[in-house]
Amino acid sequence: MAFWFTEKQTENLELNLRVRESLLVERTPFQQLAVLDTYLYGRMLVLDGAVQTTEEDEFVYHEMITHVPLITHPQPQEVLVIGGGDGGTVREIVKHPEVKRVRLVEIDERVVAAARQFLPGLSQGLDDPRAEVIITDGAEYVRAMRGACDVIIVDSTDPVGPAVKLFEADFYRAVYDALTPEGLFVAQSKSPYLDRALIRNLLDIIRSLFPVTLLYTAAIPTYPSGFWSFVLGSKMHHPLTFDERRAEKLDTRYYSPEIHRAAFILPRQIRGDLFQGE
Ligand code: AG3
Repeated sequence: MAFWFTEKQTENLELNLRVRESLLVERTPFQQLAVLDTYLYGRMLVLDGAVQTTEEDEFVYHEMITHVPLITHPQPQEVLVIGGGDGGTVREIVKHPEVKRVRLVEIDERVVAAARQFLPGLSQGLDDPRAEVIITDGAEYVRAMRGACDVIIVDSTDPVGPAVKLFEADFYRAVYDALTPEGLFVAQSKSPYLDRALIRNLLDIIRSLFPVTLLYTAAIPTYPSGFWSFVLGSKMHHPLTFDERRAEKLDTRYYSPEIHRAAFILPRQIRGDLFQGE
C-alpha cells in the first residue's frame, strides 16, 4: 500500500510526496509537528501541514539564508537566528570562523527536540560551542536588544500561527534597532511567483527602514513553485560588494561567489514589478 503526504500549497495547488514511514506526529502548544520519511527527499520536517525542510534539499535554503548575509558583512561576530529550530541555519553559520556567538531563538522547543532526534544532520550545528539555543518568542527577544547583532536571520515558517508578526513593520523596526550600525538582516519571503503581494509589502516595510533593500532567490524543489525568495535589509554594506576569497573558502553545495551575485538578478517581470524605477 502506498502512503502519500499532501501539502496544500494554495487553494489550487498541492504537492504530493510518497512516504516510507511516519516517524513523529504531534500537536505542540504552538503547532502541528511531523517528521516523515519520504522516498524522494529523505526525512522531512512538517509544521502545520507545510514542508519546512527535507534532508535532500535543505542545503539550498540553509546555505542561501546564511552565507549571503554573513559574507556581505565583513566581520560577522554576533549572529541571531529567529526560528530555525531544526538547526540547519546554525550549522551553516558556524562554518564562518569570524563568528563568536550565535543565538537561536525558537518559540517551540518540540521542533528542536524533533530535529535532535530525527534530523541530526541539521541539528548538529546546535552543538557548536559558540551556539546557544533560547526557547522563547523571537519577536519579544529582539525587542529587548539594542545595537547588539551584526547579522539577524529570520528563518521562520510562512506567516501563519506564531510567525504572523515576523512579517509586520513593528518587528522590522525592532530588528533595525537590534543591529549594530554596520548590521544587516535576511528573512525568508516565500515565492516570487505565488506571493508577489506579500513580498511587495515586506519590501515596502524594509525600504522605509534600511538604505539597502534587496530581494534574492534560490531554487528549492519542495517549496511552493520551487522558486523561493529572501529579503535583505542592510544599514551599510551592499551584498554585491563582498570578499570573494572568503566566499570561495566555504564548504558548500549550492552557494558560491558566482551564485551569491547571480541570486540578486531577478527575472525581468518580477524585477519590474517589485523594483520599478530602481
Ligand atoms: N522555513 C521556511 C519554510 C517555508 C515553506 N513553506 C511552505 N512549505 N509552504 C524553513 C525552516 C528551515 N530551517
